[in-house]
Amino acid sequence: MNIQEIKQGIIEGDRRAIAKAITMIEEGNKEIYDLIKDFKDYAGKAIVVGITGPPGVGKSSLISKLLKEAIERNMKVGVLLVDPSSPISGGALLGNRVRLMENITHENVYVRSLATRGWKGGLSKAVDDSILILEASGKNIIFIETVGAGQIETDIAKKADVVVVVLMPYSGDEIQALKAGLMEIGDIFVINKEDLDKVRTTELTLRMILEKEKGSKILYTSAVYNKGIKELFDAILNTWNELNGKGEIVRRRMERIKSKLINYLSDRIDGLLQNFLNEEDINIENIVKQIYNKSLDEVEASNYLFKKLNEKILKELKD
Ligand SMILES: Nc1nc2c(ncn2[C@@H]2O[C@H](COP(=O)(O)OP(=O)(O)OP(=O)(O)O)[C@@H](O)[C@H]2O)c(=O)[nH]1
Ligand SMILES: [Mg+2]
Repeated sequence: MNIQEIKQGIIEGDRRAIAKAITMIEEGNKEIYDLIKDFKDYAGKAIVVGITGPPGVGKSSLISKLLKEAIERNMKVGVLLVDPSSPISGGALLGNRVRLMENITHENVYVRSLATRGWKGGLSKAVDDSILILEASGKNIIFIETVGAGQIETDIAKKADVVVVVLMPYSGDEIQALKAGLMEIGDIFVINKEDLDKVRTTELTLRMILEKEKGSKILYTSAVYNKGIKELFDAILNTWNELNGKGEIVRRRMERIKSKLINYLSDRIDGLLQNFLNEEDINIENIVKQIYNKSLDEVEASNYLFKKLNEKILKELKD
């Protein structure tokens, strides 16, 4: 498939074309920019839903059931499974997880794992670009699954219009110990596996933690017993509408564009820095040695290097 065929295929909702484009995104293939430029009118067409939470709480199981719900409502759905914690094995592992999900072969559904190697903003950008590809392919709703463990995950969850934090019946202490970051980003809190014990304790603890933000919704589901799924789907759509009414969706989407731009700049600067450090006349090893031997002052050396770097950037801009 050439880039024109991929583009046409995506617009027609062809799986192979979507897959090819997302693989190009993962690989950092620059040709993808041709697509991204042409697709800019599709940006913002879909409701983007972040599904996050600790490992094993049932995020994928819930998404499987939400897919069925979306199909019944005649919606077109995209799913991205993102796992930043395992950039190398990630692809394969997540690939296996995709196959374990239900309802993924329906023509209105496209499920895909996403992994990238390389620069730090890579995954973040890959998620943005993949969202756009899915929007161009006509998806109305896109779920992004991330494990809610650290900063990168929280950042990725923030790409969503609506964030659903999934928990399961823990004892109070375990909930207290959950990353505060996770608590802050949730618009909807789901206690999945309600078929297990301790649900009420979980709710009480959760309410205590959420005291400040009284608006947060708490729902109960059981992905295994198919309970609370319709309610969750409705809550997602209602929350989106409420946030949109307050101008919050626009604000979040602009935030997404801003962080994408900043990521881009930071990546370019990183590249410049790497090239600079590899230049022979800089000889950073020698400078290190001199600082270690106390024959060179650290502050002076830093200033010298920064000045040199500036000169290099100016020179590159002229060329
Ligand atoms: N009892 C019960 N088990 C559930 C429920 N939902 C999911 N599980 C089980 O919990 C386990 C983990 O489910 P996943 O859907 O893979 O959870 P996840 O949050 O996507 O896991 P990671 O992606 O690894 O973080 C599986 O064995 C599921 O069958 C539920 O509602 N009740
Ligand atoms: Mg999962």
